[in-house]
Order: sequence, then C-alpha cells, then structure tokens
Amino acid sequence: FELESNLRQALANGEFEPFYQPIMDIATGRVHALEVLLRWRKPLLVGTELVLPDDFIPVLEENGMIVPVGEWVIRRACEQSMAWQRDGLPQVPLAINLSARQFMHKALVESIRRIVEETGIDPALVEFEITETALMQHGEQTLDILGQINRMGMRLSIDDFGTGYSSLAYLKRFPVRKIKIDRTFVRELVASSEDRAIVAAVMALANSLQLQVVAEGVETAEQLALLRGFGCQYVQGWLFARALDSGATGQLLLEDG
Ligand code: G
Ligand code: G
Ligand code: G
Ligand code: MN
Ligand code: NA
Repeated sequence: FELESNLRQALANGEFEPFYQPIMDIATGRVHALEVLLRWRKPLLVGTELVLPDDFIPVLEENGMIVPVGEWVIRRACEQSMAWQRDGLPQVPLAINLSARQFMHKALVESIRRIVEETGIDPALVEFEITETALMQHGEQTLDILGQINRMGMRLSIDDFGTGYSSLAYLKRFPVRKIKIDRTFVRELVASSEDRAIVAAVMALANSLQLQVVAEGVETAEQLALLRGFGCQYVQGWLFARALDSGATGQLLLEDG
C-alpha cells in the first residue's frame, strides 16, 4: 500500500524519468533507435535512489496506473526527441514499451494521436514494443488497435520474442516490422548449441516473413560475432551502452552524428 501511494506521488511530483538505451545497427556501427526505459528517481531523506522497472511496473500494471504513467512516458519521450531535433542531433526512432493493460484501455489510440499533434513528432520516429504474451492475450481487439497505430505511421515490434508462445499464423496477421530476440537466448549463445539453433531458426523465420531482428542483452564481442554471422541486423546491450539519462543520450547522439 505504501508503494502504491508512493507511486501516485511519483507521477504527481515528476519523479519518473525516461532513460534511453541505444539499439545499434551492426552494419554501420551507428545508433539505429533508442529504447525508452522508465526509471523512478525516488526521494530519500538525503538524495535519491534510482528504482528500476521490475520493482514498480508490475504494481502499476496491477493497479491500472500504467495507463496514465504509460501515457506520460510516451509524451515525455516525444518531447525529448523534439528537443534533440531542435539541438540539431541525429534523428533516431524511439522504441516505447506498451503493457498489455495499456491495450485494454480504449483511449490508447486517441491519447497517442493527441501526443503526436501536441508534440509535433514525426510518427515515423515512434515504434512500440509489445511482448508476445500481450499480443496473444486479446485477439481481435489487439489486432484492431495495432492496425490503428500502424495507420498513424508508427511501427510495431514484438518484444521478448521466443519466451511466450506465439502462433506463427498470428504473427503474419499483425502489422509488425521487427522482432526482438529475448536476451535469455543471447546469454548462453556461445556455450549453448541449442540457443544457437533457436536464434538461427528465428532468423530464418524473420527473413521469410520479412521482419527485422534486434538481439537483446548483447554483452560480449563473441555474442556479437555469432549474431552477425546469423545475419542479425540490430543489437542492443551492455556491450554498447546501458540505458542512459537524457543528458548522456544527447551526448551519445552528438558523438554518433
Ligand atoms: O531496464 P529495464 O530494467 O529497464 O526494464 C525492465 C522492463 O520494464 C522492460 O523490459 C520493460 O518490459 C519494462 N518497462 C520499462 N520501461 C517501461 C515503460 O515505459 N512502459 C512499460 N509498459 N514497460 C516498461
Ligand atoms: O523491454 P525489455 O524487457 O526488453 O527491456 C530491456 C531490459 O533489458 C531492460 O531491463 C534493460 O535494462 C535490460 N538490458 C539491456 N541490455 C542488457 C544487457 O546487455 N544485459 C542484460 N542482462 N540486461 C540488459
Ligand atoms: O548503473 P545503473 O543504475 O544504470 O544500473 C541499473 C542496474 O542495471 C544495475 O542495478 C545493474 O544491476 C544493471 N546494470 C547496468 N549496467 C550493467 C552492466 O554493465 N553490467 C551489469 N552486470 N549490470 C548492469
Ligand atoms: Mn522492450
Ligand atoms: Na525484451
């Protein structure tokens, strides 16, 4: 209960803060996109503590606050992207996570439309990441909402791919551009021939469905080399950068341009 009321205050007091983790293009070595990863700068008696999503997103999903907080994240990240644009930094798409609960909320599409109008962001610079499990949960309604988002010019990715159970027939019906191979398959890539077989199979599937692939959780040069060999185009992980605050991200974009 205390956590819940702290989270309500956090939204009201502006304690949430988007961080940004680069998704790299293997071929060019440049930043391909930025995944938006929420942090909570929780005030302590002295100073603040940076709280990671696993410690508060599940609570927000449970009590429904993920709807207003999620809307705030989209708006804040789009405003930040416009600020970088005004500073003359290279334009890269934002990849924003959406929870299943945000999908069940009727106003999602309308609030996204309003944020696009009010911030002036180019919809082509916004992608949404939805987990495989969330996609499978709501069937036709999800398909309808994804279609509306797609018609606004925004792209969709499947997050944590391989950890849920997706029907391949379904995958074909969703207006999805990218899949993100879950980091659990990348972690043991060097040691595990099974994980290498899984990643190779996902790459083959992605190629035949003309989907782009991002590998998550890349921590070593050996993992990167294997992924490159499998034909993976995009990579994300601590080998390149952690999630950074907006200042450090701006600096990264400056060096990247
Ligand atoms: O860095 P990491 O600990 O940031 O994030 C853990 C998980 O929290 C992510 O995989 C993602 O699923 C979830 N998450 C992070 N930021 C957001 C957000 O802004 N909205 C939603 N819905 N989920 C997020
Ligand atoms: O939405 P999603 O669950 O995919 O969010 C990405 C999560 O993975 C975030 O919690 C982020 O901090 C984390 N992450 C990013 N890069 C790495 C990495 O190289 N290794 C590990 N273990 N986690 C990572
Ligand atoms: O330093 P920062 O507050 O961004 O890190 C957030 C959390 O993500 C840390 O608690 C840590 O567990 C994890 N993390 C971030 N970067 C790395 C990294 O390069 N290596 C490891 N092992 N963990 C990291
Ligand atoms: Mn994600
Ligand atoms: Na993921």
